[in-house]
Amino acid sequence: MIETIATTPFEGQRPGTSGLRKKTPVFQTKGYLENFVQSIFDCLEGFEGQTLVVGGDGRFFNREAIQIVIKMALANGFGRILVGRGGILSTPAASNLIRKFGAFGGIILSASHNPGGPHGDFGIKYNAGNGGPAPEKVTEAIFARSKTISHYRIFDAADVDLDRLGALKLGGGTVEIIDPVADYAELMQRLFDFDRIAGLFKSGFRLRFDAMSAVTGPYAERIFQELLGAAPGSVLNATPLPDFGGHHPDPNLVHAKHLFDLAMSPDGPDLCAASDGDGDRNLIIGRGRFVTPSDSLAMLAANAHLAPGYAQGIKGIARSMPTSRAADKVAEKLGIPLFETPTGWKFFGNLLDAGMATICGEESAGTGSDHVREKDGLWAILLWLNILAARDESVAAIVTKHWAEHGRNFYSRYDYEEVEADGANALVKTLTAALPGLKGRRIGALTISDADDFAYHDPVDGSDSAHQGIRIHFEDGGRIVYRLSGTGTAGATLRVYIERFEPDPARQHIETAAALSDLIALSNGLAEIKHFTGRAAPSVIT
Ligand code: VG1
Ligand code: CO
Repeated sequence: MIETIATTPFEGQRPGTSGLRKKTPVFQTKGYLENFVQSIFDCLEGFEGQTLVVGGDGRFFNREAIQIVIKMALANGFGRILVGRGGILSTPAASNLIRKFGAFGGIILSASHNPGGPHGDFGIKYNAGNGGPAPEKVTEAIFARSKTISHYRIFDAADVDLDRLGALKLGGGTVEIIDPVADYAELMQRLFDFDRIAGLFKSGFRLRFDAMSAVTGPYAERIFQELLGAAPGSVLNATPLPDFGGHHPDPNLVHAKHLFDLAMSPDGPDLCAASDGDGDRNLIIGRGRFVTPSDSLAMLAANAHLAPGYAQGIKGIARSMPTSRAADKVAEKLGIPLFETPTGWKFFGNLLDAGMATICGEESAGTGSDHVREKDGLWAILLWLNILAARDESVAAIVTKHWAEHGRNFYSRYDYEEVEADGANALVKTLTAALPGLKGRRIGALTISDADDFAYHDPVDGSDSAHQGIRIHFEDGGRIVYRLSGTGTAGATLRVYIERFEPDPARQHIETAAALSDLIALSNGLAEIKHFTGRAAPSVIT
């Protein structure tokens, strides 16, 4: 029943910031997914008879891909495959299952916030036994293997019924279809004060959560509406759809603008929130107050002790380099370490495993803790709810007080999406070459105090990761960061991250664009963005 199929390598199977992402038709090409999955298995050792967790975000080709992964995993010697019903598992829920059931690892099928559908994006990533994304040395080994692969192994068997809960035997192993929500909901109940949050809803607190027709719908309905008593209708777009209803499941101010408008209306809900395709990102908007992800990380860290799961305090905070330094102020005040890592959750794994950091976050709307080894959208929303219930204050009040105490880091990200790769690479090359001459340069009222190409030395395993973004620091505490995205599937995407610190409460309430205007203007000239990309304006501002 096990077939060994001859194959030849496909080009470009190098995982990016978070797994391998390509256009759906590329993944549908016979052998493409199979080659990559076999390359993963070929780089692992000792999984004979062990458990593999498999699930995805429900996008187009999810079910077909899961059948292939199941049959290949069993053919390669895994003993037990745990699959979310309907092929559904949010990224944080998959991470939890790997940890809870002592699985050898997991395979998650998702291109996260990228659009789905026959012409959209598809993706796959491998998570290790700690529940976290495979570290760079593993993803690089997988890529190397994909270049020499000549065979893959797969069971010649009928498809598994993904919608029927229960276990079935296949070859020498078993496939178990499990409720994707139950274990995750149970974990959330252990971390947060559900009675208190339920009390908040009872007192009339209004939540509007948009699952964006992606994976979190079933989780959100169970947790917010059934377990916590949020009013029916609090969860929008709760059914995962193969094309996400034609939308980008990206919870930012562009793709979730309707939530922003709702939250800004005088009678808006107390909290508007959303998550992305695979459920690991979060959007937080209180009535009249949007919370930037960088601020959210800082505020969650400062208030985490109000939730039972963190009552003992947190051990450290980790943030990706481009994330604003708002969290640094909190770490300083709490007297705990702050770690600055490259972009991508895989860099937090070692710090979490070693107990050096408890809470981690990225400016791209990812926040999480040591409860799993992925960022976790619903977790962040539940922690906000727990804090709001415990403090009995509005989001806006908590934000204003936080800034008054710690200062405000005005922050914005400019994305130039799908520009020509050659131009984007030339921009980075030119800017990198200019770095040594930038220090001390005066431009208008601003002076560059430091400029470098960020490199990370992992304090746990000693590995080094170079070229993780260009940082330009200014004497007044401002900062501009440039880096190229590692999750896109067409051309290149340039991200420009702009930040300025404002300690004076009297000046903390101006518009972000106005507060950052000089740095924004400078960011264009400094990197000659128009010249290299041909773009006069970014495609998305967050
Ligand atoms: C982006 C974000 C990064 C995040 C990654 C995966 O990567 O900037 O912070 O970890 O997406 O998120 P990049 O390389 O495009 O900047 V998810 O929710 O798409 O798994
Ligand atoms: Co995601």
